[in-house]
Amino acid sequence: MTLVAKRRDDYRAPDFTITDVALDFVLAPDSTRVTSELKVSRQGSHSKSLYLDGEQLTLLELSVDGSAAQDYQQTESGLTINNVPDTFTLRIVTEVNPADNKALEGLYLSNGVYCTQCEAEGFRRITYYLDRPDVLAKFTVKITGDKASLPTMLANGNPLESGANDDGTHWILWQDPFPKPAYLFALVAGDFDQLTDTFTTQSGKSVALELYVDKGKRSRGEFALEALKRAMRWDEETFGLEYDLDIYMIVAVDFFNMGAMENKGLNVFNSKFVLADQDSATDEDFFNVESVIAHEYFHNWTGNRVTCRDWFQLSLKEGLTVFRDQQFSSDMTSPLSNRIKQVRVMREHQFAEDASAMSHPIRPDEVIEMNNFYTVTVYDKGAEVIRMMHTLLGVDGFRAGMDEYFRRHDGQAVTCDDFVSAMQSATDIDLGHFARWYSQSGTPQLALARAYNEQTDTVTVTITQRNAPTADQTEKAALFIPLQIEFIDATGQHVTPDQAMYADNLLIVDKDTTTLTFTGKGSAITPVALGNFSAPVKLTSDLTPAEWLHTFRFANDAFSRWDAIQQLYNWCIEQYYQQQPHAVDENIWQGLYQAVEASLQETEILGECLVVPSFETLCQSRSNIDVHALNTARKAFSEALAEQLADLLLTIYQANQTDAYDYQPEQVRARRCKNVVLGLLAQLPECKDRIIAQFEASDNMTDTLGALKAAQHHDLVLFSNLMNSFEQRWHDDPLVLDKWFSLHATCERGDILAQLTLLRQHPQFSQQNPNRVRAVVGSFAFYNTTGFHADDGSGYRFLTDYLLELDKQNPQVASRLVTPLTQWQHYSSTRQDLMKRQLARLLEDSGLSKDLYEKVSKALAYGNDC
Ligand code: B3K
Ligand code: ZN
Repeated sequence: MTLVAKRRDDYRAPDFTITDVALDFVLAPDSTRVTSELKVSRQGSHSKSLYLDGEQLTLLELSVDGSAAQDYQQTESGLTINNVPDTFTLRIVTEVNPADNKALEGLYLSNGVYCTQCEAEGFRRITYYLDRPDVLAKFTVKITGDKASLPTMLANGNPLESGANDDGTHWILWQDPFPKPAYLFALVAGDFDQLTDTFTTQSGKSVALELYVDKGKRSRGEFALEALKRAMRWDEETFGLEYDLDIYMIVAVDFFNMGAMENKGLNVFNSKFVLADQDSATDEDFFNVESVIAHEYFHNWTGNRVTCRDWFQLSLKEGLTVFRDQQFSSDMTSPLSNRIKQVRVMREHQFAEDASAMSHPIRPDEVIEMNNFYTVTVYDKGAEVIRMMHTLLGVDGFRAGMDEYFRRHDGQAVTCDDFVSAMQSATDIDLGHFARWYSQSGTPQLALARAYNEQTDTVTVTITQRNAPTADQTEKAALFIPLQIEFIDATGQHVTPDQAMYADNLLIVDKDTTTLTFTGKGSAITPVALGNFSAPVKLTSDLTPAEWLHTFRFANDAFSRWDAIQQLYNWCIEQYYQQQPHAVDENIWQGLYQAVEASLQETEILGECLVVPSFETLCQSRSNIDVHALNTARKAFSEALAEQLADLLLTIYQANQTDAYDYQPEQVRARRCKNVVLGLLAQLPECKDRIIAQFEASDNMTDTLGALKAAQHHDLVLFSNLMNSFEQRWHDDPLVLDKWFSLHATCERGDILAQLTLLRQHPQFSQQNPNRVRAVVGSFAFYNTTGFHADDGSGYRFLTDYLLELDKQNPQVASRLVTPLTQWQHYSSTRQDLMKRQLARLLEDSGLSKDLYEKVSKALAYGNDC
């Protein structure tokens, strides 16, 4: 199979545009009829035919200005209509089969609910259309459906009229006054419980808020509705952005490929990111609900009012909207734990992507399947790039740039360059060099080294920047990197360099080498670099373990204090990995003990500092990895840490017991700290009773899950017992049971493949439900280190067998799950061969989806040609 990639450079403005769309849906499970009336007009002077995208559609009628079209050709991917007038009305009648749609793209029916997902290119599975984001039209939508089973029928915008027919059906007409690209179209029909509220905007407009959830789940929707109001208020206060329609609807559905979708006025959500109460949801779930609700709401301006010109510009809306939701979450909860969470995603996942065959700039240049580019690079690194602009411009400058962006581009489909140019107008610094972050892929590596000249009493700090070639680009250039940095002397006092920096504690690293000097300040200067993770880079330095502890003690930046402990852990684990655990000597253990002892009152940083870096994070600073040796080293260090700190850990565990559950920051921090500590203590033999006690006394899902995770690391019999009792309680609640599925799938045990087979036979498992598949197969492939990386390759084979099946139904989900197999580059060569053998099996499948084909073929080609 050879599939042609689309290239960013090949962008051409559309030959035709559509200004008005009238859609008429008559819903039926296997034969939904879609009538579309389009006002089409030629753009510019040319005589080309009109080409419309369309896939998996049955064409029933086609007419131009009322006369049946004669001169047209149909292919598997579209429709060409020849000799059309300059402006005309096109009427298209098609039929689709929602019940048969297991890919969950376009219009699909699952669990009795009709639902659409159009981004990126799903609208073409509903009707023939100019399915590209730079064609903006006003939509009206009529829906007709069975009144008894589909009492609720929703589309974008405002409801205009509705009525009943004699045949047991009813209909409703919706109108969206804002021109929009087809990817923002949505339709939902089903039978839901509804929550309602109102929000009064800063200018005094009243907006109806409506949240639709599965029958019986009403009370689990209340938190999401409150979160929505907080997000609406925050966007007014922070960016002056107000909601524009009279009604804002959110529907929670059980079958959804991703987290949620920002369709204009009608967000569709994976129920996982809406439903939450203390019994069924963890603190993390509550956090995620608030953050995803906010993210989709923020898209109303950054994505919908100003949208993307083409899909290569995806980060224009996603990077910016992620940054906005991060700022919101940080304001609602706490800056430090948020920043750590974001950095973990970068270090665990984005750095891995950048080092793999799928490496791409935040604005990709070449794409085969757009759905493959909703990545941690476009989203999370994209947000880091926006954050760097925020750092460079400052809060007010950034706000001025955003205001200018909306002033220039409201109602338009634009590019990342347009965004940078609006930001440029608000700053004196030239963003020309900075903009290279949009076009260059890969993780820059900064190395920091010191030299002391005794004669002049000068310390020279040299920072070198290296941008190694990536799978997609061989040529690299230095980037413009804002590096937050502070310097501490031997007594813990802060010192400043001889040279002026960009701002207090902010150094611009924009060349291969940057140097600073310190004269007359002694030889012992500890640089604390990458404060607040001010740029998405990897940093190595010549700091000693004692200096990491010194940094923890004296640095001003809280993130740097946390990071210092992480770097120290990384160093210690390396000693275990190199078979020299004694290098982690008494001084280090004592230093760590004192650091923890001194921080007993600082619950938040303490909880985060006691988390040992994940296996995935450890992989990002190593190559040619012996998986089992590294995993064992990590565990051995973690166990030693628990032993060394045992009495302090018990004190922390006791001190952080919380009262009756409430989702509020202080309690969240205490529970986090307590459960991290329980996870460490679980490695010690005497912890069993404590785990059982917590499990039995728990009045909330956070503590219950904390106990289950601890049991997973403690002993298999205890784990099985607690898991059985959990299953009895939650067996008819699939969303909660996903946690149970996932805990089983991540359990490191010899018979894991047999366990996975059992899980797949569980009555609540369904291959058609992405949440279930991610809970079982995703958890295994991403997080079960010993099982997935079994030496005989059985873990890789299991994933491959599964993907060969899943790909036939749901290519998007299959393509996400193949990721761990494509990231073979970290490991030793025998392991690489085992992984590539399975990738090759996938590629042999002649019916492989575009989605898998793109990732698998790249993963196999990587390394062969360089
Ligand atoms: N824009 C959607 C993601 C669409 C993914 C298409 N495969 C959700 C979001 O980022 O808000
Ligand atoms: Zn988004």
